[in-house]
Amino acid sequence: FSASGPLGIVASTTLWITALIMILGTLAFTFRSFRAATRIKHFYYVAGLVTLIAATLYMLMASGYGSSFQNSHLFVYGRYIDWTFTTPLLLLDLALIALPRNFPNRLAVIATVIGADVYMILTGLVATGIRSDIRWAFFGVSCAGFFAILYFILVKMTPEANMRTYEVQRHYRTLSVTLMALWFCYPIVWALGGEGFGILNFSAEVILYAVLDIAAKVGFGFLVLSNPVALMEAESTE
Ligand code: RET
Repeated sequence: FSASGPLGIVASTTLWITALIMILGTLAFTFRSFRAATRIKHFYYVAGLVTLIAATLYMLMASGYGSSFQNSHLFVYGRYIDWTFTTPLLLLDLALIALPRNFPNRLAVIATVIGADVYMILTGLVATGIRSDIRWAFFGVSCAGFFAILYFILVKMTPEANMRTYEVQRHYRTLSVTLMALWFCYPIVWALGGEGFGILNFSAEVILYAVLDIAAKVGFGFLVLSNPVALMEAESTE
C-alpha cells in the first residue's frame, strides 16, 4: 500500500479534488441564492445542499473512511450515502419545474419518484456489498428502480411540462434530457467496474464516478439555475 492508504495515490487525490470542487460549488450556489428572487430561492438551496452533501462524503472517502475491505475487495459505500440524499433532491428539481403548483397529485408524484430512486440506490448498495453472482440480481432490481424513474419522467412529468409556458417547456426538456443521459452512465460504470465485470481498475472507477458526480451535481446545478425566467414561470400560480 502507498502512503495514501489502501485507496492509492490516484484515487485519494481524485477524491480530494472532487471534494474541493463540491465545496466551491456549494459556495457559488449559496452566494447566488442571496440575489435570487424569493419565489425561486429553493432551487439554489437544493443545488447547494446537493454539493454540500457530496463534499462531505468525498472528504470522508478521501480520508480513507466510507470504504472497507471485503474478501480482498475494496467496498466503497460512501458514494451510496451521498446518492441516497442527493439523487432525490435532483429529481425534486425536475418535478418542481414539470408540475405546476396547483397540480392535484404533485406531492404524490414527487414522493413516488423519490421512493423508486431510494429503492434504486439502496438495492445498488446491496449489489455492491455482495461478492457472489447474486449481486447481479440486485443490480437487476436496482435497474428496475431506474426504469421506474425514467417512466415517471417520460410518462408522468414530461406531458405536464409540455402544457406549460414556452420557457418552462424548453428548460424542462434540457434538464430532463441531461439528467437521463448522465444517470444512465452510472449503471454502466458499475457494470464495468470492480463491482461488476471488473474491466475497469479501481482508480479508473473512482475517476469516472467523480467526473459523473461533478457533472450531475455542479454542472446540473448551474444548468438548473441558468434560466431564472423559466424557474419563475414554473413556480408562478399562473
Ligand atoms: C447503480 C448500480 C445498480 C444499478 C443502477 C445504479 C444507478 C445509479 C445511479 C446513480 C446516480 C447518481 C447520481 C449522483 C450524483 O448526483 C446503483 C450504480 C441503475 C443512477 C446522479
